[in-house]
Amino acid sequence: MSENIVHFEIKNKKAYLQINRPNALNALNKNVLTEIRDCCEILKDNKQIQVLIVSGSGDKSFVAGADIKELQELHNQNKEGENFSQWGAEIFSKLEQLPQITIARVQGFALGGGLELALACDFIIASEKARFSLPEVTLGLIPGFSGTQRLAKRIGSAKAIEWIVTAERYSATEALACGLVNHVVKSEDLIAFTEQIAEKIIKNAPLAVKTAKKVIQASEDSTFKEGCDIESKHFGLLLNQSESAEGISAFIEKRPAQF
Ligand code: CO8
Repeated sequence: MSENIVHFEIKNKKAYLQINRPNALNALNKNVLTEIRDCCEILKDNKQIQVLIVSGSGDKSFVAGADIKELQELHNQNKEGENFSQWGAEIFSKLEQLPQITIARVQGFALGGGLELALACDFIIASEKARFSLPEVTLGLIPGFSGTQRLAKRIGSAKAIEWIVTAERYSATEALACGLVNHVVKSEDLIAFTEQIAEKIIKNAPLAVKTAKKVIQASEDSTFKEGCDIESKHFGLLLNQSESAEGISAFIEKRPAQF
């Protein structure tokens, strides 16, 4: 994996994926997407890492979208556009399906494919200077990395339609108000705050954390009743694990659990 375009680092149960093309405001070209895919391959079977933090380098931009210069090369190339969109969407699905809890740490611009990348993470923590938009219609396009679907699920279809067809740029506070982001913090506190959230997660029982994500995601493709059945099944599975034996004993013995 190239050291330059995507930095990938593992530290104490946490992984960090940072897109590093500051001169192009971290735009997603094919190499960046390939490296994100490779990182997902590393993470998908890793049981030690519990949290992935996705960010962009520099202060100005998380990710300013797909690389527009590469998109120009795809113009009028028969099914190349569709293929590229599908390929990128599959990579973002891999990211979404990772067993780790994935946090998009957003400073500056999260535009187009950049917002779609953030939406493929479990949740977003934003600096007060973050700006969000799906501006594809200004280019004669629509979102192509599943943004139409994920934005509508996250903030509702009425708001998603307005966001996409107006191409309006929204502040972090506006994104917070409609549920796109979980937290907005001062720029200088963004890294430390995200670390605090990650530390809270890794203190908890790892299998339970992973299972919670899996069960919540299952609700997207199931009825309420099916989702509740999946929850009961996994609750039962967890209750038979050594992890819950330790957690419950620790509570009763009034000591911290050792996971
Ligand atoms: N792609 C390529 N290069 C970019 C991109 C981008 N998305 N965004 C910025 N850059 C480059 C600029 O070209 C510029 O490079 P250079 O110095 O070589 O000219 C450098 O980054 C700095 O950018 P600006 O000079 O424009 O900086 P400003 O501060 O003036 O403006 C903005 C910052 C507002 C973020 C502006 O750069 C901008 O509007 N960028 C484009 C945002 C955008 O439209 N994003 C959506 C792209 S489309 C998309 O994401 C579709 C995803 C689905 C694809 C599906 C595949 C089929």
